[in-house]
Amino acid sequence: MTSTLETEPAPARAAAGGVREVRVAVIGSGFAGLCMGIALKRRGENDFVLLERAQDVGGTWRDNTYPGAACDVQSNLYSFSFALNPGWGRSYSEQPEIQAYLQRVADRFDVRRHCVFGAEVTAARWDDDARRWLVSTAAGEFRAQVLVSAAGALADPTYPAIPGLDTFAGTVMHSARWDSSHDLAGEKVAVIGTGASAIQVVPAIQPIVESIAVYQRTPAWVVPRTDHPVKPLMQRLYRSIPGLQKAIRGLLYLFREFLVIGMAKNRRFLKPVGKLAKAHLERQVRDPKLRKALTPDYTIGCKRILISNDYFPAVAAPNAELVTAGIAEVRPHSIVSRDGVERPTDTIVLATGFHVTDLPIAEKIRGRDGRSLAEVWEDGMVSNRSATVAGFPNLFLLVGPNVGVGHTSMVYMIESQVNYVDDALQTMDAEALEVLETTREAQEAYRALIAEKSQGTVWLGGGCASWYLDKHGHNTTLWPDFTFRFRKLTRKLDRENYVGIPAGAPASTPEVAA
Ligand code: N01
Repeated sequence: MTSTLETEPAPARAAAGGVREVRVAVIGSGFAGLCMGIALKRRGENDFVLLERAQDVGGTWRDNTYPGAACDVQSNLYSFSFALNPGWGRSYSEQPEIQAYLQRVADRFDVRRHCVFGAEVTAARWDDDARRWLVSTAAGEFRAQVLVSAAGALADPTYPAIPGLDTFAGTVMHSARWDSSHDLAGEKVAVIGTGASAIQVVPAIQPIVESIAVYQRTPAWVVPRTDHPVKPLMQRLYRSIPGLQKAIRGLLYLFREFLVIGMAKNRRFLKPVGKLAKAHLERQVRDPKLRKALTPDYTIGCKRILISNDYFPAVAAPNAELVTAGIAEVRPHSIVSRDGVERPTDTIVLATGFHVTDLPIAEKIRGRDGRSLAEVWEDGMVSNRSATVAGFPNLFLLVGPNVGVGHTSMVYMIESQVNYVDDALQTMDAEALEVLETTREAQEAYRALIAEKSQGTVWLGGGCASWYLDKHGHNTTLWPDFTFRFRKLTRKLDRENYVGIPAGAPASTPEVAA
């Protein structure tokens, strides 16, 4: 595939003033950034960089190193379709294995040499005269025709505004910023939060600490984890018959897609899952008081359904306490709950989640009129096909609005999105377009489609508060339908919803400027 710009294998060409010129700048090198880089290389595009704030690829799987970190989607499904791994050691892999997989993929597809590490993006601005993105990073300035944000939705941790937290004299660490040099053995530990991260951290550290207090605001629905080591025979079969692993992947995909029927179409289909979760709790927690405290009062699926075999036993252990009274304040050496009980504490683990509906990268990207994505999205994130935003030419978002999934592999959605961006670039090349921008009408139509699909779903009407919804109660994060429908929607660029400006043509067309 040819590009409208000159291509060369080196990651970036030097331009005047030390600004490096590239055709495509991708922010991030997690699953989404790597997938984009690989797609670019596959179409013969070498003129791109992956701007990575850290010193390695991997994104959330590089950053989340807390004890017990693992994926709650089976690795046969939670991996690239074009890079199946016959050597997975477990059905649900742990963080080190997934991170090693991503490192191997980066090497195998030769994208690592396109990475600029230590390049945290501080600002990205569309220059309408030059028709280029000007990207400022901690590693220098870049000028790119196309900007792809693959910064991730679970990238920037949320630190709760708990009174006195800043006065705490012990150690405070977020689950996503784990300090492995800090030894928790024999300590009095507080874990705040009971989401997907917390239920993995708690059982991993409970056996080594003196005491653990789990501060729960909302209980989670938890179902059994059918994790097991992958036998060497199976690994050999996967190696010699790749179709077998593909078939298992397909079955896992289909099985998980059934959950969408209950979550988005008819909640009756969630009943068996709810029963499974209740039975799991009853089997694992004997104490009726504790069991009651761990029982959610909202419909299963409204928040992410968690999977664990060791969370409930860890909370029920003699050195553990579930605190449901809420936190009144943190003092230098303790936490006081709202019922007035003060618990001496050495270390606080914040398993309090991420900025998802208020993505920090959105504050840094400024479009044609100088406003940031965050400003444009003040009333909620909007996009066309979860990928493009009117007023932000040649910008593509991966893992942006309404592309999240709670029931299946995010990698499937990422591959769908990358395919869409790839087709957009192909269209630009085929039509010799310098600029491609979606229309506001397309964006409004997509917003309406999402709103319509979200009606009646468990995420809106399941009786819980979740990070799936923004401050107005709108679903701006999840794809509210079967994921194969998203794939169909993003198979080809919806060219009719875009205005293109050919290279050398005069400034913005009235449609775009409107
Ligand atoms: O974060 P969360 P997470 N005071 O936002 C509580 C993915 N993931 O890091 O429910 C007290 O889900 C908050 O309480 P409440 C996955 O997509 C995947 O656990 O809002 N508590 C909640 O309990 C997941 O959905 C894997 O009432 C406060 C918790 O903190 C996403 O990451 C593994 C509080 C936050 O839960 C995020 O999961 C791990 C406060 N001020 C994570 N503020 C896989 O296996 C928040 N909370 C793939």
